[in-house]
Amino acid sequence: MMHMTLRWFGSKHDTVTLEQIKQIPGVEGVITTLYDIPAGEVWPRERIKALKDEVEAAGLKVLGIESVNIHDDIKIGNENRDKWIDNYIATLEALGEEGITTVCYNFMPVFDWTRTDLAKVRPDGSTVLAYDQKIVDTIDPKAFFDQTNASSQGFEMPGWEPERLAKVKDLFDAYKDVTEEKLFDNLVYFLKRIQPTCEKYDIKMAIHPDDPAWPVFGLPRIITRLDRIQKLMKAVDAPFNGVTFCAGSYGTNPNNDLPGMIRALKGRVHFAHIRNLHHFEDGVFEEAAHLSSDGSFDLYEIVKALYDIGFEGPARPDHGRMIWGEVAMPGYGLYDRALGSQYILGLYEAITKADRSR
Ligand code: DNO
Repeated sequence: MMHMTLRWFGSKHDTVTLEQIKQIPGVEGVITTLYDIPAGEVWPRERIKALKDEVEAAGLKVLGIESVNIHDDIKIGNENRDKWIDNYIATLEALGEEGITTVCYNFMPVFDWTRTDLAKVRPDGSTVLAYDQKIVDTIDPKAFFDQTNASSQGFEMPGWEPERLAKVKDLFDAYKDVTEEKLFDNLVYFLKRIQPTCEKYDIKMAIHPDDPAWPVFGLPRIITRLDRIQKLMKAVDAPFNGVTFCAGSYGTNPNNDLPGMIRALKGRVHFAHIRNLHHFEDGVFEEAAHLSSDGSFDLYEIVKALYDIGFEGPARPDHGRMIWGEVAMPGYGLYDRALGSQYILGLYEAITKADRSR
């Protein structure tokens, strides 16, 4: 069975409360993180335990971490990487000791997900995150970073932490010799080093795709399409090495056949992000409500593919629209994600029952 969750950034960072999440029917747990710990630092076991206790006191479970972020030295593959990997292993051990076994991470250089508008107004007055490649092509990365943070309504967004801002220029320099091949090798190196720890604690590593699924600002991006993921699955051919199947990220490229990718990744999908996008033209899209008819994806086929491969991990509705006057972190309001969760659970129930009656 798939387990429905909501992403939650912690009581100090999220406008959405655990009590609200608990009232959404069918939501069993949260996907959370220690938001204030910079990439590379070891997560203290007591902090993980306190987080777990807080979530459990609200009647929910911690069903995964999104994200334990990877220090750029690991992605660059420089002489400091082993120290940061040792720290990562210590964090995995602490999570494993606390029984938390799904870990989402990404391997995108410098920037995490990228959008050019965090509050594009749709005809019904809702706002969504949107992307236009033409804007990215004309703006300098540092100005882009400033602009993204300035438009987040004061919310510190995942992957856009202000302490990274100061380093943007240095980071671009540090990546100048990192080709796609090198980035891939650095990822394999990292996975091989953490493998014994993951296997000891049965931790499933779920790599998040690059969003959008192509290179931005001239930086290499490697988790973009099926053949590349399969290459990664083979390079470290063990079940701990899996993916976060993020429909919205892979779906930024209309050539990615989302249900087909899910089916091809059977056994290696450890976490699912389910949402919808509306495509306008190549490289121009906006996010949409989860409902199939509101965007370009067939959500029924996506959920069906997850069901068919026997997916049993956590799933979450991904970025929602901002509706009903809510003020929250862009993409992460309560209302539209709650609606999305009910729609996905409805599809799932119908698919399950149709199968039993066969
Ligand atoms: C954005 C998210 C990403 C994702 C990371 C995973 O909303 O989908 O920030 O959490 O890339 O490491």
